[in-house]
Amino acid sequence: MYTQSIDLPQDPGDLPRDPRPGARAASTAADARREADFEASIAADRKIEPQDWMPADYRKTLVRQISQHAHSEVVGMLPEGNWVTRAPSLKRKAILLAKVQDEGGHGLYLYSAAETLGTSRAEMVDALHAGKAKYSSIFNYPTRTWADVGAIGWLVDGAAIMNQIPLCRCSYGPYARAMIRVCKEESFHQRQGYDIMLTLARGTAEQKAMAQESLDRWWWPVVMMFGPPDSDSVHSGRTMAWGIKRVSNDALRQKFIDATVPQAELLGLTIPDPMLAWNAERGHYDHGPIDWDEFWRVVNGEGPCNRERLADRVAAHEKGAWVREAAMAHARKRAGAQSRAAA
Ligand code: BYC
Repeated sequence: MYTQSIDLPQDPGDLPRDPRPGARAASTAADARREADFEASIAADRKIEPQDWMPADYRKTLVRQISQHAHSEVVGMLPEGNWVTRAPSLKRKAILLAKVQDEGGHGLYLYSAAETLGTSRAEMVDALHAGKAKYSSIFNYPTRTWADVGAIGWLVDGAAIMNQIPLCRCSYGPYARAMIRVCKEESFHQRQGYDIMLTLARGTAEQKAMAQESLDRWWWPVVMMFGPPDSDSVHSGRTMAWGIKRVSNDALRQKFIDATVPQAELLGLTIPDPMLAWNAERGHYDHGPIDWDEFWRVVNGEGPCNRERLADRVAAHEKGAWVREAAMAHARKRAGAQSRAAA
């Protein structure tokens, strides 16, 4: 969409070089100047915009992170969408429908933000469907009970907000601006999830048990959502130096745990970690070991629902082909009518 309207400056590294010695020296000096301007913008916390020069690696890492984020939002519609027809009341159904629709909208803002970097939405979607692009590990777990819809809102959206608030200050303008709106909607999603959990926790013994069983299944996968430990995070060094990522995986994970423990206490539910304990010296909760083998299995395609999620996305895309074709035909017709009227 946006790629059609943006004439992106080429990376000087991609341009054919003038072989004459004077020209080569001039182009090296221009490269150095552009690089210095970029670094100065990052150091001064100024936003980088689509028309600005940026290093090829900065562009590549943004396309990677923003497209993965967009895919997560869109694949993230599936586990909850599974409950739209089975929500326990009309009110819950309307709320869930609106929430799932919001997630689709987040995907669209994010694909648009990534397109400003010169990669088309079709390319990104193809990479997802070919199994080449990642999306968040969390959406490869099944939603077995209604309480899972509550747990996703409370915990998954809660974790997403924790991760995304710092992204509102990301150095790349279009991503930062998309995040501001996404975070506002996510905070509503988090509260609706907590409201479902509160209703179940204050309901019958059976409902409370359903909420506890859901928390038992979702806790560790949510804790893993923040990504590998800082010591194994391959991208953090570069992305933090570039002001894309502002807070490390482990620091966000700790922040999430510290915020969530009192919420679980208020619900009267038990977080399934026997080693969870307040550490007064650190001013944080200590937690038990995380099963990183499980995390990598899920990331690498061997989670409980990876195949199902991808197959569902591919099928939805194929079934929607006629809608895309009709929209394009309509756009062509309108453009033709407008140019005839202007002539
Ligand atoms: N799942 O070097 P690292 C939502 C990958 S949507 C899968 O630490 P980075 C919602 C990582 O990509 C939530 N893969 O990476 C929607 C990398 O692999 P590649 C999505 C993961 O980028 C609907 C490798 O592991 N949020 O909330 O510095 C309903 C090494 O990791 C995961 C975003 O996408 C994972 N959990 O940090 C409800 C936020 N973690 O790319 C809710 C934007 C890591 O080299 N993204 N990997 O093949 C980020 O903030 C960062 O990209 C991450 C990872 C913190 C996720």
